[in-house]
This record gives sequence, C-alpha cells and structure tokens, in this order.
Amino acid sequence: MKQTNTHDANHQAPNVEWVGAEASSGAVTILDVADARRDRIHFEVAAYLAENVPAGTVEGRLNQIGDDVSEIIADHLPLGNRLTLKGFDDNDHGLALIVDNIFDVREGRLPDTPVAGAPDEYSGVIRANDAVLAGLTHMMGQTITATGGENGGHAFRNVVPAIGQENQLSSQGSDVTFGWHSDQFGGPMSGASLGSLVPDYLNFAVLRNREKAATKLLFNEQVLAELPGWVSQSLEQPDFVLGVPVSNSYSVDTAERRNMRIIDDDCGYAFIRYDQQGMMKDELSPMSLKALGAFESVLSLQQPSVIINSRPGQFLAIKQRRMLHRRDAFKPRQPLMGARWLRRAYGVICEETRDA
Ligand SMILES: O=C(O)CCC(=O)C(=O)O
Ligand SMILES: [Fe+2]
Repeated sequence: MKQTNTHDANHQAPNVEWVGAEASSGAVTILDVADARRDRIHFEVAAYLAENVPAGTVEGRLNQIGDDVSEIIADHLPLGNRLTLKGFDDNDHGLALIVDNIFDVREGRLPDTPVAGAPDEYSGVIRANDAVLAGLTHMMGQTITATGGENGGHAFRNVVPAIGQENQLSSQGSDVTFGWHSDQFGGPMSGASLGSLVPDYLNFAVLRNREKAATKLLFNEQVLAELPGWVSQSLEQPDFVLGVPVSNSYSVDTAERRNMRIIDDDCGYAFIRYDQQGMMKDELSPMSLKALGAFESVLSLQQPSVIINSRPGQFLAIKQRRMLHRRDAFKPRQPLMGARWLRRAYGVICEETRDA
C-alpha cells in the first residue's frame, strides 16, 4: 500500500503510476499541503530572505538557509508530515517522497523557463522556491551538494529543454530519450569524500510540466532480481569504465572512473552505477563486456517500477542509491518560455560519504 496523507488533501492525488506493482509496494510516500499552509510558508520565507539575504544568491549560505527554512516549514506542517519527512531516510521501504503543492508556481510570478541559459542569480519567487527546496532537504537530514565541474558549480540545476541541446543525453535534452542511469559526478562533491561520487538524493522542485514528461524510476531490487548470478558477480568487479556525464567537465582519466564497479555496496545498499550512454566499452575484458551486454539486455526488458508524472508545485526526492531513473523524449511546449522546468539539487546524507 502506498502511504498517502489525506489530512490536508484538498488536491487531486499526484499522478503516480505503479507499473512494477510488487516492487513498488510502500515505496512512494505522498504528502499534500493545503493552500493556506503553502502560502504561509512562502510568506515567511520571503520575509526571512528579505531580512537575511537581501541581495544575491541563496547558494552562498545554503546550509544556514536550509536549516532556518526547515524550521519555518516545520512550523506550518502537521506533525505527521514533519515526522514523515524526518524519518524518510531511515525508512528502508521508502524510495521516493512527493510533497504536493509546496512550491509557488503561480504563472504570473514565475519567470520564463530559462531555455537559453539562466541568470547567475534569481530574485523573487525562484529564490524563495530554492530556499524551500533547501529547507525540505534539511528536514530530511540532507545536505545539498555541488561540484565544480558540473552545472558551473551551482547547487540548483535547471532541468529544462535547452535550446541547442535538444539531442543531448542530459537533463537539458528533450528530443532524445535520456535512458536509465544514476547520476554521478566526475569529481569531488562538496561535503562528501571523493570515493563515492554518488549523491544520495536527487531533489526536484517542479515548476512547469505541461508536457507531462514523466520521471521514470526503476528500483535496483527489481533489476538485481532478474540478473543471473554470473552477471552480478562480474558487475561487482572493479573492472568497468564510466565516461563523464555530458553535463560534467571532468576528465575520464581518473582512477575512480576507470576502476568502477557497476554494482557496488554503497552505504549498505546495492547501488547500480550506470549510464546507458556513458559506459566505455573499448577497454573491457571479454568477460566484463559479456556481463555488461547481459545486464543491458535485462535492463531493456524492464518496465519502470514507478512513473512519476510530476505536477507543478511538487517536491520530489528520490533515493538514487536505490534506483535508476530516466526521462523519455518529449516535445517541449511552445512558446518555450512556458516549457518544462524543474529545479534540481543533489543531497548527501550517508555517513560514509560525508567529510571525515
Ligand atoms: O527530467 C527528468 O525528469 C530527470 C532528468 C534527470 O535525469 C536528472 O535531472 O538527473
Ligand atoms: Fe539523472
């Protein structure tokens, strides 16, 4: 049974499709926030920002802002919601969390979707939404992380159909399917050790999505259950080479990227380090190549575990150590100033990846 908090539910249920029903049992938690609570949160966050960060980006003081805004949010959410957010990381069965109706996405206030590049700093409603995104992640125990070689070092990434990148296999593409992958960095994350390169959480603020382009999730346990033993054994060897994601500017030539395990024990879970487009196959041993091929044919047969047809105003947090994700090709809405727009922030939480 999915857990749905109906306490404040004056909105239609978020659009979540359960495909691999068995694997998804209890995996997605959905909270819904009443308009009045959302409005009070945004009113207070705007006042907080006006006083504490009168100008400039919220990124410079994100830790402080995340802590402070998490308290503002906590003041206005029912106890049940607060406990769900706080306990989510410890809930082994919970893989994705949706908070409906938490961002301010009124069309008159949102700027145009930044399909041609974004300003270095936002003002107004985007700043407030970013602060709320940070506050929610802090309530969940996360610290937002960024890396110099990805997204210009910015903590918030605009996931938009960018002009000129239509065919790019990245979060800013659109015409092509961005296949199953887990996000990883080509270089060190702030607040985390180099060894892992894996942000624990992907967090999204959904600002626009009239295209209804879905975020599809494939739970690792669903994939691993389908793999023959020899394939998983081989994928657990540090024999694979993972290219640098298109959106990163790091070099592939680091020991970390050249001696990768596709299946890895990461903070007590079997993590799948994989990018359909990013695997480098030239240097692999015949055995590794064969195992990778077998893995990819299993992947190609999988239905998503869950399809999230995210709606504007939603917060979506996914435990990316526990799943792969993808976004299929879609047609951006014209004019592009109203096209799909998510703000994404990576979060770290796992002790092993924190700075020692
Ligand atoms: O656009 C989406 O739904 C997800 C894109 C993606 O893979 C990411 O932002 O990491
Ligand atoms: Fe991704």
